[in-house]
Amino acid sequence: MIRGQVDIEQWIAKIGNGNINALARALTFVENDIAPSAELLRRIDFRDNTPIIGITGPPGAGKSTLVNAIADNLSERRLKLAILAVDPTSPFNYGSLLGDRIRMSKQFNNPNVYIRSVATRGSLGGVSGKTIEMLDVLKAADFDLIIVETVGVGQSEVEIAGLADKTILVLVPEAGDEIQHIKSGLMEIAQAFVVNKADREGADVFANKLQKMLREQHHDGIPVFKTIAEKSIGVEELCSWILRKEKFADEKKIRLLAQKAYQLIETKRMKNIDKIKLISLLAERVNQQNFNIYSFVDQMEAYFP
Ligand SMILES: Nc1nc2c(ncn2[C@@H]2O[C@H](COP(=O)(O)OP(=O)(O)OP(=O)(O)O)[C@@H](O)[C@H]2O)c(=O)[nH]1
Ligand SMILES: [Mg+2]
Repeated sequence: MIRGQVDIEQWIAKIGNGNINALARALTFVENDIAPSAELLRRIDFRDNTPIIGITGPPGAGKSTLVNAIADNLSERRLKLAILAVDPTSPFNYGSLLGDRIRMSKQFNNPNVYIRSVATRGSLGGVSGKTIEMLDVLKAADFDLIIVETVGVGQSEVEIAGLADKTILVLVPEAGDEIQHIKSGLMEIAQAFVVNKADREGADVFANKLQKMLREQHHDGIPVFKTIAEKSIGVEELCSWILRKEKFADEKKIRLLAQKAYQLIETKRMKNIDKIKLISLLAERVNQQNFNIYSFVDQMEAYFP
């Protein structure tokens, strides 16, 4: 046991010193729940709080292109950053990781940028407990900043906001007509909005509309940036805002931590639920007389303790 403990301490020290192999191994262990990962997570020193920037928004809004431009800008400022791309393993997004690899290809040779992806498995585009744990491992390394990209579908914007220090919601001018339907809840999760693809028609009108809405909802402090991610236009200003230190009220910090704890508990409780087995159990019973989904769920507790 003592030997094991020493090894973990050394491992964490290596991660902290910027050893990429040690980091990559820790991330793989944590992602796949391999034995010492639980201990590793419990020993990591979180006092060095690397800021996490969440970048979310609808599919194809240009998030990866923007992250690539941000990475260029920040590494020019001699900052070291990690990018975690949350890749939904949904059939709708099949191949998006390949796309990201192309869009961020430049960064793969950039020694100041570390890129890693994480599959979300079942939770369509959502942020899994694994994402939280991997972000914590990245925090133990020597990055100045961590960027996490997630596709905004369903709950995921809210989830990402729970673990990022600043969340940026990326939209495109075409979203202008739908913006009325953006619930005020969504307004609350973002600390900044980006209207990307500002080379397209309607960008100014949309950005103004957004600003007006924010004012009306008393969110005057939330900036709206216009960018053309493909050409790195507007990115300098966005990066300066990203680097600005903000002090959050304790109340907000606790709310965010509670959200984080909630997700970790959820992951822990759902750990033994095997979807394939669930489907086969359901297939066996669905045609039985008196089949009832609620009774079925009650019985499942015995199958997935
Ligand atoms: N016209 C224009 N196109 C852009 C701009 N930024 C990105 N794009 C294009 O938009 C498309 C989608 O870009 P991505 O960066 O992959 O978008 P994403 O939001 O990461 O997409 P997902 O991760 O699949 O949700 C690509 O074809 C980009 O080249 C921009 O500023 N203007
Ligand atoms: Mg992307």
